[in-house]
Amino acid sequence: MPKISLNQSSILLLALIIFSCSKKRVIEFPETNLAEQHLIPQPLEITASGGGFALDEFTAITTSINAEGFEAVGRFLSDKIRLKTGLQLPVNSGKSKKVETIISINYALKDLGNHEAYELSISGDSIKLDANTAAGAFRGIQTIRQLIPEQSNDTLTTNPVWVIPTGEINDAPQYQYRATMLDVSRHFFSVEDLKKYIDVLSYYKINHLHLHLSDDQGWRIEIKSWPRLTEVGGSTEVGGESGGFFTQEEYTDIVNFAARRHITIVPEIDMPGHTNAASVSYPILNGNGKTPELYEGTAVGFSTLNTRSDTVYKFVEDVVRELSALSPGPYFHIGGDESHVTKKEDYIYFVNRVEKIVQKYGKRMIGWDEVANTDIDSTSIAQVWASRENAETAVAKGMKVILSPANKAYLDMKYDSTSRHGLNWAGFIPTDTAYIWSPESYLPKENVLGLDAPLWSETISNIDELEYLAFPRVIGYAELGWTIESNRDWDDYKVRLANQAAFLERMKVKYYPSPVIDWNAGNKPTTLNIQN
Ligand code: TNX
Repeated sequence: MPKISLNQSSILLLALIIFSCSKKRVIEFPETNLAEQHLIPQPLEITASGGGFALDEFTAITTSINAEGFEAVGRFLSDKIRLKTGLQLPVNSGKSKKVETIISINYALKDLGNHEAYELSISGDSIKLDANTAAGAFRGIQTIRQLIPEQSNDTLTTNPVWVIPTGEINDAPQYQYRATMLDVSRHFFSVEDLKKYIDVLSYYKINHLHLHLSDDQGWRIEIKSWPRLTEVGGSTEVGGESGGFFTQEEYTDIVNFAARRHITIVPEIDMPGHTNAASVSYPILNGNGKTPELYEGTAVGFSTLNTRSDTVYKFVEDVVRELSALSPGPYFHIGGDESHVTKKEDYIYFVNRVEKIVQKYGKRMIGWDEVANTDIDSTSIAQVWASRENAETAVAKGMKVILSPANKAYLDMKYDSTSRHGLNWAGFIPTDTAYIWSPESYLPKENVLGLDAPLWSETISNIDELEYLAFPRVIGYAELGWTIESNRDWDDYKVRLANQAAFLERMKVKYYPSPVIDWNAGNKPTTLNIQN
């Protein structure tokens, strides 16, 4: 085992460990290098200083008390450390427990330039995390979590130690919107499924979860003023399975669970197309005099709302009002894709009118890229999935764009021809193809709000199947959204990704063991050299 040169604080720490354990233990730190710790997303700047911080039962967490949300971030970290290591670290506790190393989470006095930016300064006896907001602090503690080895470095003792390498990290995201979308309409997923997914996404600094809550095959959110939407429209899903929906209380539970992870839920009600389930519930909505039937197939583009009906706008307003009140985030997604049976002039009229309703309830409208062809404001956002021309039209209108190019960023595309689930209309997307592209060269950075990787659910009906398509690719999208291009490199990333296996397995995530990753390259725990 190579020795490292111990700096003064490490020597002090070493002495403390020996003393505190009141055993004659001599600990040699393994060689630790902060710059080689398999972090995802890769941070902006890392400076390693070659020492080690000992996380053990004599570590305590302190946080700024008056800065909103900081103490909650400290408690979240303490919980996650307990689940990983069994250590119970006190948070802002004045109690008399012996404390030898400190993790302090501080409201930063200087401007870090970005609300999610953070700085970490790790020495032999302290980890100092500075951020301007609780969101920044929360991103920073994900880095701390990732720096804690999955196994303690010294397994032969009753006082195990987890060694974190010393140095500095300055970090901030390149895009403010780093999302994944889940289609809960084609197949429904439970509150528990969503919580499991959200918790893992937050470890990789994803900050928005876009929920596709309605489509031809199912309406999934309770709207109190239009109860048949879920009573009738929520009863089916693709393939004849049983459907389901979130009550408003359940949706709020998801919103709050996500908010504790500084993840914003972006609700989508897809209109005027993709509305068969709504029109089955209330046949007046489609305006063609026919009562449609519940639909369990996968074709798209056959349904529309009646864009010239006051009842339809009353319906839209009720839905936007109720759902906006439950969604504290700034965005409301109106869909707007594949309205193949809506006349062009009707589509334009509809989107223009719905944009005003969304704004009336204090939200910023997002729509799939087709909405760029209407007369909407520059404050609305186009989500590009299919058409570069629509992206350019949106930019010409001064709108911001969210990037979701289907041939790179669709989580529902098969990895290859042998994939158990998924579609392939946009091509196969193996794990390397998902990572090796440049959102930065798609459009100038100032026009791009960020990235969203959609997971459509025609071919998946439970959390195992969801995880098969999402992992490991969504981890790569998290990095594309956070890390600048000059810090990204596939050969380096694939080793960092291999090192996520132990975490994913501990979280019981059934990821696809992509053959382009050497999963055995990761997770070699370094052991401390201890002599009793
Ligand atoms: C296209 S992407 C759709 C969805 C499908 C998806 C399947 C988009 C805006 N519309 O309705 O589920 O393809 O990959």
